[in-house]
Amino acid sequence: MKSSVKLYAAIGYIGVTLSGLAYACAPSVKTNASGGLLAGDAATRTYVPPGSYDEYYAFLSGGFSGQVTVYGLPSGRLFKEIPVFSQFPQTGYGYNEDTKAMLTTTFGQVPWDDSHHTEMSLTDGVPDGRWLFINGNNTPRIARIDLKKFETEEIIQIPNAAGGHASPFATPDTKYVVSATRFSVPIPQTDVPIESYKKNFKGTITFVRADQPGKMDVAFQIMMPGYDYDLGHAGKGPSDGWFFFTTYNSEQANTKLEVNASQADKDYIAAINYKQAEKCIADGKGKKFGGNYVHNYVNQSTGIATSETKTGVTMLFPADCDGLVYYLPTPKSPHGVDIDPSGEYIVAGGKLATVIPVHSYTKMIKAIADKQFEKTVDGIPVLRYQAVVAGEVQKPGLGPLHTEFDGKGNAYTSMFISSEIVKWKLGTWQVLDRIPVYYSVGHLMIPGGDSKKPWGKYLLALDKITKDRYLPTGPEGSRSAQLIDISGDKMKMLLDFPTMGEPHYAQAVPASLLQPNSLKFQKLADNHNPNVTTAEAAGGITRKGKRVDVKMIAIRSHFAPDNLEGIELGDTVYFHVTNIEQDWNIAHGFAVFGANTSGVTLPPGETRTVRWVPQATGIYPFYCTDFCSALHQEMQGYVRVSAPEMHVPLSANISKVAQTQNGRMPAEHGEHGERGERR
Ligand code: RUQ
Ligand code: CUA
Repeated sequence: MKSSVKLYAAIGYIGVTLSGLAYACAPSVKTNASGGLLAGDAATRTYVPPGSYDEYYAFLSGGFSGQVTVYGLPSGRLFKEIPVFSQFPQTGYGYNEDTKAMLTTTFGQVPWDDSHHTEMSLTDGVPDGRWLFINGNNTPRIARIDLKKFETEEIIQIPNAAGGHASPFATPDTKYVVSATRFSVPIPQTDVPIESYKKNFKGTITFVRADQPGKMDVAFQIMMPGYDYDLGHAGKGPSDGWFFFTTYNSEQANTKLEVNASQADKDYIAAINYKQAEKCIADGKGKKFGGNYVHNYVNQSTGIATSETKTGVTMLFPADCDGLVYYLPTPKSPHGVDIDPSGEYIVAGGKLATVIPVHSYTKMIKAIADKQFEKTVDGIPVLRYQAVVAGEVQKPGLGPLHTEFDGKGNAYTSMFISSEIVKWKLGTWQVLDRIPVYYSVGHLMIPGGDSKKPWGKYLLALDKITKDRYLPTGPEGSRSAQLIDISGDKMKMLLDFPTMGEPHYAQAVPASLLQPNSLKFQKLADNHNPNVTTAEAAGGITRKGKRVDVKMIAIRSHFAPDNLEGIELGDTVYFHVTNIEQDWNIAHGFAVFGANTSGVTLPPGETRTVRWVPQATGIYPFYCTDFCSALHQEMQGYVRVSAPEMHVPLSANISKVAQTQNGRMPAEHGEHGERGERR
C-alpha cells in the first residue's frame, strides 16, 4: 500500500494511465506529493479527540444514491445520511405513510433518483445555514433540506425538462434556485424521430422561487436552443442579477456524442440576465406554456407530507425578450462554470480544453454595449471570444472540471484526467502549485468557496475512482474524499476518507453556523399530527369499515397499548405510533411481523404511521427496533388477526396505571381495557 502510494507520487499523473490519454504538456510547477508533510503532522491536523467537535459541517451529495451525507471536517467522520430522493431503510423515509408523498412525481412514485449538487442557502452571497438544496437528476427535481432538523422538507419537480443537472445553484439572496436540462428533448414532449434533433429538440432553463419555505414553485422557464446544459452559477457583487450556464453539444449531435459533440473548438457559456427576465414577464412578454409537475411538502406542524400536482408555467423565448441571454464562446465542451468571490471572473472548466478560460464580467457588459456579436443563434447574440475573455491559465493540467476560490485571490481547479488539484492566481493566471489526488477528481470544495466569503483553510477533493487507496472490498469500491490544507503557499494532503455513493459536489460551513440551531427534539405540544397520541391513556383502536387505526405511544420501555385484538383478515391496519420521549436522541422504532417493511424509526416527540395488510389469521408480534434502554428487548406487543366470522371484539389494552392517571377507572372498560368503537 505504502509503496504504491510512493509510486504514484513519483509518476505524478496517474490519471494519464487511467484515461489512456497522453499527457501533452509538462507541468510548470513541480509535483507536490504530500507537501512535505509528515504523516504525524497530518494526523494532528485532522485528529478531533473523543468528545471534541469538528470545525466544519460538510454536506456531500450522494450521487447515484440520491441522498446527502453529513461529515465533520477536518476529521472526515460521517455523522448522518439524509434521505432525499431515495427511500431510506434507516429511517423509513419514503416507506412510511408520512413521507411516501415526498417521492411522488408525474411519473408516479420514484423511489430512487440520482442527486448531484448540494447548495447552501445564501444571504448576501454568503452561506447562511438555513437550508440545503440538492437536485434530482434523472427525474428533474429540487429538494430543500431544513438544517434545524437535517431533514428533507420540500421537493419540487421541474416540468419541460430532462436531466436536471445544472441545478440547484442559488442566487445570492436565495430568491431563486435553478435547473437546466442536461438533455434536450422535444418541448412539449412528443413522438418524433431522434434524427430530427436539430429541428425538434430544445433545452430549458428553470428559475424556481426558493425563499418561501413550503411554497417552492416554478417562477419561469426560458426556452433555449437544443444543446446540453451542464452546470451553472449565479453572479455576485457586480454580476448579481446574472446567471451563467455551461453548454456542450452545441454541435447538436444526437448520436455518438463522444465524438460528434467534441467537434467545435468552442461551445458556450449562456449568460442569463434574470432581472431582465423578471422585467419581460412584468411587461407581459412571457407565454403561458403547458407542463405538469408535482410539489411535495412536509407540513412542519403535522409531520405529514402531501403532494400537489400543478399545471402550466410562464415560458420566455429569448427572441421575445431583448437582453435576456448572451452566449460566451468557451473552449471546449465546458463542464463547470464558477464565479470568483468578487463577482468579476467567470471561470470555465473545459473538459477537452488545454487552457482554463476566464471571462470578465466587465468586458462582457462592455461587449454587449458595443454589440461585439459574432452571430445570433435562435435570437441569442454570441459575443466575440476576444471581447469577453479576461485571460487563460496556460498548461493547467488535463481535464479541468471545477474551480473554487480561497478568498485570497487564488483559484483551485480539479483536473479529472491528470488527477490533480491546480492552484492558480486570479488576474495573472499563473499556476502556483499542484497536488496529485487519488484518483480522477470531479468536483472540489472549499467551505464557502463558491460564495462571496470563502473560509479558505481546507479544500476537499471529491474523487471518482479509488482503486488501491483502501482495503479492497470486491470489484466496486467506495468513492473517496481527500482533505487538503490550503492555508499556506503549498497545498498539503491531510486525509482520505471514503464516501457514500458518488460525491458530485459538496458544501461546507463552520459548525458555529448550524450547531446552535440543531433541534434536539420535537415538543409534543407542537406535534399537530392528526393521529398523535400524547399520553398512554389516549391510545386505542378504532374501526371504520375495513380500515383499523391504532393509536399508540412508545416510551422506555413499552408500547401502549401493547395487545391488540379484533383485527380481521381483509382489514388494512394503520399504526400511528408517537414517541412521547422529550429527550434528545432517545429514539424508538416499530416493526410488526408480517409487514412488508421493518416499519419506522421514531424520533422523540414525533408520530409515524405504518400501513399493514395482514395476509393470514394468527398472532403477530411487534417490537421496538432501536435499542433504547436496558429493557429494550421487553419493548414488544401482540396483534391478533382473526377471521371475520369469529366476531372478536376490537380491543386495545391500556395499562391500569395509565388509566388511573387519566382519571378513568379500568373497571369501566372491562378486562380488555379501553374498547374502540365498533362497526
Ligand atoms: S458533475 S464532476 Cu454531476 Cu457536478 Cu462535475
Ligand atoms: Cu424502544 Cu427499544
